[in-house]
Amino acid sequence: MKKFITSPIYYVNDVPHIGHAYTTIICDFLARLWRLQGDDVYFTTGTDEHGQKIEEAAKKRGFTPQEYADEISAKFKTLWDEFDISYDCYARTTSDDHAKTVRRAFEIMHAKGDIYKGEYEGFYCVSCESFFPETQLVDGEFCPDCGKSTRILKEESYFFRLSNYADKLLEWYEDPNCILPQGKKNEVINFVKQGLKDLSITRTGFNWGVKIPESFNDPKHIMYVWLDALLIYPSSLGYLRDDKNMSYWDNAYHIVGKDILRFHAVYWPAFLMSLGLPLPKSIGAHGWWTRDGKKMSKSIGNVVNPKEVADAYGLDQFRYFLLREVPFGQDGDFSQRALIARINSELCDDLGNLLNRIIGMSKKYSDYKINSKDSLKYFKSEIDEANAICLEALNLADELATSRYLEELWKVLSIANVSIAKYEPWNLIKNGETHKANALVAMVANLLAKVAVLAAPVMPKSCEKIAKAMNFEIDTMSYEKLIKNGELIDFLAKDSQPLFAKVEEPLLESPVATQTKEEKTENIITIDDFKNIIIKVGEVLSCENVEGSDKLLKFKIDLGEDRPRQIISGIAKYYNPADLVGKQVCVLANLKPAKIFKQLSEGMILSAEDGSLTLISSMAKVKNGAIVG
Ligand code: ME8
Repeated sequence: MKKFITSPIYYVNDVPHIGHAYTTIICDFLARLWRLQGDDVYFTTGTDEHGQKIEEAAKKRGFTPQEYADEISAKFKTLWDEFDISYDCYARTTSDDHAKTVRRAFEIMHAKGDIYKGEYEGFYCVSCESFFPETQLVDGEFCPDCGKSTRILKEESYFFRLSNYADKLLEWYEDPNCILPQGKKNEVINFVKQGLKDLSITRTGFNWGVKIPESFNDPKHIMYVWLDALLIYPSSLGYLRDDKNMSYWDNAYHIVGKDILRFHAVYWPAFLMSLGLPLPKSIGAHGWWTRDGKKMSKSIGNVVNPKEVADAYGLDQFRYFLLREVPFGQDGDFSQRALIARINSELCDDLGNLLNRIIGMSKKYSDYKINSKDSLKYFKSEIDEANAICLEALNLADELATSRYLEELWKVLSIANVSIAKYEPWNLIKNGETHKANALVAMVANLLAKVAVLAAPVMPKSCEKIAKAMNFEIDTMSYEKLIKNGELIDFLAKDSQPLFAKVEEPLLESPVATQTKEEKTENIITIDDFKNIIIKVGEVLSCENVEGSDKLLKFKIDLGEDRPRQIISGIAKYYNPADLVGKQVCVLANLKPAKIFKQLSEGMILSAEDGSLTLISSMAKVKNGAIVG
């Protein structure tokens, strides 16, 4: 069967961290497992390079957006190559081909009657590249998803008739597998049931994006970055160009983090319905990797560099840990202690040691030859149980339950290890029961081989070593034989190096190294960064308490402009409003206006904090509007 799997395409404003590695490794695991099962799989990953966030990040660092996108996109690609990720397409939204697909899709949705022109007025979070109604904001200002300050937008926009699709979406959610895990689906259903507003799908006011088709004769409009980004999935298959690989689309699977489930489970299927494309088979939303309970993200500065961890502990060990440690859909805290515990007990003791014992026993009892002709006679119940567990593990993989999948495989290893202790082959040999001893070695060798086949998509290199040490292949044929048909095979073992090494103590001081040294220590900015900041001196014309708030004061300040600015400041605890009238203060003048407590605030008054708080002023009276620099 043809199957299509996608990771999100990652924003190029951030270097890769273990959150990104986690999603990509889940996709790689599924792609490898399906290929093993004989499916023809196409796997797309890549980078999301347009939008205001990227434009601003590039500017801040003194690059053009394209230069900046090229640099970071290459970093992601290099990491996936170093991690041997088996992607078929590394897609970038800045490619000309993709722009063709996006423009053509826009035309189709418009022809369907799903796009109309209007005006958007409301709040926008640049970090999430997402629009929010005021009722969803936290404290009237902050993004409900990431907590950052939102901006007020008022611009002409083309809209997508999302509101027309609510019923069809609710119908789709009845498909039991469309959103996994199930708990996440309920959140999506509740969101849709609260009512869907039409979605603004173009932006003006900045340039970094795909222009809408020329036929609209409206060149200032560029595509909303999420419409552009989501279309990368079919676009990577040649959609609306040569359609070369679109036969994979019929079985599409998207793996995403829970932060972007709404875009994938609400907007995306609606866009697809508008385009007349089949909906994905499943959208799997996993939880977050956290550190000390906080979501890992560059802005918090708590990210773990996946390359550093894989280099220190081994790539397969890292992959195993990521997929085993956290049940799919739940959050998990990254710790070296937990990683070490799993390496030492599950990889060294349960898996690596079993291979050593099989090699050792076969060498001693049968000159490395492992023949399974008598295994069913003596050990049918162990073999039957192991076969049933393997099939159950595959059901769990279908539900994307990666951790439970591995848990099941380790039950098979446990049957093998317990059988050696229980039947004591050394005593069987001593008592002349050579057949039974050899049948036991062959039974445990087959159990190990079954696990190696199914664990290969998780730890490709280590499982390949197991196969080499026992002289069998891991491929679709051995999958059919050992797993699907539950058969036994013979082996010829050979001496080999231990699979994994025990780890005594944490190997990394603190694996946070994706930032530069300066960023890590001091948040250093360049003089160009500083030039972007405009601080002016201004005189307080009026100051009063904000009704209903005991923290906020409302100022009118003369900054030498044609009208005074209104600024809301949280300093009511420290000053009597009447005492401030006539005073000169310093104001951050080019801060994007925001609504605080339903009041417009057009700047920020600067103050010094040392337990108490005092406003900053100039040493002598200056002209209102004088620049501080
Ligand atoms: O959202 N834990 O890109 P992005 C687990 N460009 N996974 C994490 C994570 C964490 N702490 N942090 C990030 C975008 N991720 C859009 C996607 S797709 C058409 C457009 C992973 O760079 C997780 O998969 O912000 C999350 O959904 C994704 O990175 C967000 O990547």
